[in-house]
Amino acid sequence: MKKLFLVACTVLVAVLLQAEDGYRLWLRYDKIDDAALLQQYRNTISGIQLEPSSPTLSVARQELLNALQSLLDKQITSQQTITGNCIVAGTPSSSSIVKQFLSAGNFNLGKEGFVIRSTNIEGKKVTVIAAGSDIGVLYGVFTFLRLLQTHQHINDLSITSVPAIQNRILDHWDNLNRTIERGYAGISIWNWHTLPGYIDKRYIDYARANASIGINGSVLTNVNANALVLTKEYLLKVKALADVFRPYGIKVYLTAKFSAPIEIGGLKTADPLDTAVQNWWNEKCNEIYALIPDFGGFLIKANSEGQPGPQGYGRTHADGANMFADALAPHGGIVMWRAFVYDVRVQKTNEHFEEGKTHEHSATIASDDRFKQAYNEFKPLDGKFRKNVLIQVKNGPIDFQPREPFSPLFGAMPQTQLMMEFQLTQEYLGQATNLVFEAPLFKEVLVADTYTKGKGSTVAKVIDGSLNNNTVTGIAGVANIGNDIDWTGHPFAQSNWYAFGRLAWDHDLSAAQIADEWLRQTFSNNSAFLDPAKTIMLTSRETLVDYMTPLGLHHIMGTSHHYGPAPWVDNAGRADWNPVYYHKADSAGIGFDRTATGSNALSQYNPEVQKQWNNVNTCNEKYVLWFHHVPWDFKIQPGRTLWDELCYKYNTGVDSVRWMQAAWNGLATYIDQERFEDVRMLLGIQETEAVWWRNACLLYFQTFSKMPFPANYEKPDHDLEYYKALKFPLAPGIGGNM
Ligand code: GCV
Repeated sequence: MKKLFLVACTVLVAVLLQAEDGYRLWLRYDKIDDAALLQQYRNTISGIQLEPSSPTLSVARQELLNALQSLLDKQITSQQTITGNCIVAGTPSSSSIVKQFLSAGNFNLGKEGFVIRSTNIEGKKVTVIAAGSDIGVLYGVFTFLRLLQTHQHINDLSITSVPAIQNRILDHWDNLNRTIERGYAGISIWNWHTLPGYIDKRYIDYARANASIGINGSVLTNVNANALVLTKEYLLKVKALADVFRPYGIKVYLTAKFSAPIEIGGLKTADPLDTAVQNWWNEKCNEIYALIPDFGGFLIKANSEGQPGPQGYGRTHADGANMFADALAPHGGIVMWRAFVYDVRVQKTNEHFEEGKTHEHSATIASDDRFKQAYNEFKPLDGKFRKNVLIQVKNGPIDFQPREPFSPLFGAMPQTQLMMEFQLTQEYLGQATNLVFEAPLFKEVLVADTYTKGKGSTVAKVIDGSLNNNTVTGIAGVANIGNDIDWTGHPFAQSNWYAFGRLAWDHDLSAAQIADEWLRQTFSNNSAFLDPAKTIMLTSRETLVDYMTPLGLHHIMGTSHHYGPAPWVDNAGRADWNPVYYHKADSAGIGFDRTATGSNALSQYNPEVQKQWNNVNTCNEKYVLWFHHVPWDFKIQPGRTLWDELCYKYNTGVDSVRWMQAAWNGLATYIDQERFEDVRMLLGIQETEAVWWRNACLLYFQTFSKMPFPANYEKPDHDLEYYKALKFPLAPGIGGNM
């Protein structure tokens, strides 16, 4: 009896150990479940030769050994000489074989690139993973492991890979009190209280995950910044994280609060042209680099949403950014200066704006279309920034909406280095309860043509530096990571972290390829699972657009927490925080006229781009309400008025979520029950939310269109007043800058 109990306990423990809680992300390394392939892999790999002559090579070797042993379920030996089919990995200085291999070829691998090549040495099959740098070897190792995890053949490999963009960075909007602005996956993984003494295993797994997809930078703190992080006490904590990340090729960055010289430096001003202020930042940088020699630099939100900045002293963004650039330049650091500004008036340095609250100064705010304001402020400064400054531009002109046209700034500042800011955390995309794969959104922006230097001047070419010959390039993703066991709250939100890294490395990858490889590594290589799961992912963003903001609607979500629909809101502290400002619904129609008869925001684009959008009859319906105020009875499709089309889109969105639910339910047998159930329950919430969006928006817009819902669509189960009365004071994601 006792024995039986023990056996039962052992089985239970084994099952619990196998529990799929999502923590392992896409680095699961489970045994290859295809017998023939497993045999092939075992034949090709009997051992590895990787001299651990640096911390980076040491973690590369450990990753390779652990992963291979688990994937191939066999002991992998570490070889000094080639005694069997094996993997040889290293740099010219760590391996004579790699040295010979690289000198025989004409490789241009830069600082981070690598080669993976199948070859024969001394009659043995050898897979060479070679790079000019240690970090290149680690990237090569992760790429090789991806091939195994996605069941690719590895007998005839010839891969050369170099990142398209230099600085591939996650921006954490994490506060020092561990709340996360727009975070939906728990609290911050940075435990500032126990740092620097306690190194959480998560820090290492975070670094591994990032390195596996080529992310090489981490901004640890919220852009709504807290100057405290620049004090000695916190810099020691930052140093501890930097030390953990270094072997994985990840630099740390901090957000610099413009008023820090006053707040923690005891100065009376933060004027960027004041020598005492400049000296303070110079000294601060000296202090930081003495602790963290490879510190990446600063990310700065200035004169935006209450953050102080140079305009408070009558100076420009260039004056501000260049002050930081000069302090960082001797150490090799960069400044990422955000272009997310929509307030041309000068703000007091101590003024704090919080959306949803009324402010006494709001009446003085400039009334130009918010769409135009970043361009208005930054375009005149083109060419005025130092060489180590990147202007960080959000993908669209407003704020990470489900669909935006690309920001006109990408086509407007050829003499300035622009970097992309995407948002991985789903602030406006259903937060952590909606399954939305963002790669199609990222790709839509990257392939958009600015026409600045003729056809083919894509946004991707602007940010990879090839269009304007930039020397420094960058791309940032606002992280969706928290301390939830699966890191991102929704199991599928991991795919957005993954997609960001993969596209930052190679923006030519397709969304389909990224979905395919993520699913294979994260769930299963079984095509019966893959095909429907991929369709779910690839259609999910368009589905969300349909049930939230079809036809170019934007910014119609709940105030402040941004949860759920609230197109009726008209009393926020600033005109341009109100949904009514954006949809402009009235008895004549709906949409924001941004043509020459309206705000003329379209004029900020190249004439070729204007042509695509400035005629309501030819404008792609995906963007039509971004640029036109369209009559309700306008025939937008043969046989369908704008109103009918709006109803059609909202209903299609709901139907598509129901389709996702059904498709997912058919996949139960292919994956673990834990994650299957997680996603199933979340899709249930998503369906409820999609219905809520549809009903609330259509009922509200109907008060203007006065047109009936087309027959055979589901009728709303509540009236408009019910939806308007819903309140969510405790919705997640609204941490202050603490
Ligand atoms: C970090 C939007 C978000 C804010 C965010 C801001 C920004 O306004 O709602 O939470 O603040 O963008 O990107 O700076």
